[in-house]
Amino acid sequence: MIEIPADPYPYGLDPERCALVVIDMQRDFIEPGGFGHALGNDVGLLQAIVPTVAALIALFRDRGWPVIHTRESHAPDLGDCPPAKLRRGRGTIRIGEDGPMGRLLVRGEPGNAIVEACAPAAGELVVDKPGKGMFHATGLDATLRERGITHLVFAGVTTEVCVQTSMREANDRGFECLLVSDATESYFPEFKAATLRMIAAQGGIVGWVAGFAALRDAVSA
Ligand code: C5J
Repeated sequence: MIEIPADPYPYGLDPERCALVVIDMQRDFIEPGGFGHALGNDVGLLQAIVPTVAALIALFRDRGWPVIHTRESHAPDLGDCPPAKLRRGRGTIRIGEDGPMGRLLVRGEPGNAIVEACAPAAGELVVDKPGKGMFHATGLDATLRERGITHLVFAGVTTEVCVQTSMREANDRGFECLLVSDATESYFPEFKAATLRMIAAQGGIVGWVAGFAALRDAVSA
């Protein structure tokens, strides 16, 4: 086990059974003209973490540890998008409608791709998820268990929506979860701060939180 200084106490990472999960580092959330922007958010905040997420991905690749990418996305006929989700929000354009990077949150559209700096490498698992959480309608639980993965390190966007939902789902399924605090971001700084606190509170009720440098230094020691 590799001991990583973390909040609320050191996190034990099993190098034989770990994976990095990079949540939704998509143009739709990070670039102007995407879904996040259409909802009225400042995407610049999310752009700032791209280099740290890329460095975290490189660290895992360097160790030969698995990297899993998720994309929030829907089928072109929107058959996997519940009407409640489709109706939600009062952005200028909605899921499935045309934007400057193609149809919002639709699989295969330019805006739905993962940003270049964090792009999946050949052979890495890419999970298309119609929900906020990574287990809903994806089959990912079975895939992780088949591969013997027990420890999940989380990064990506947005902290309090898809990252937190996925981490909570993983925690309930018995995975040991660590969130990398400077490799995740929200459109709302106060929501990010609250999420980091609520994950680690009560003795790590959802999991652990550590900065990238602490993780890098521990696994490189
Ligand atoms: C949102 C996400 N915020 N990836 N999606 O709608 O967090």
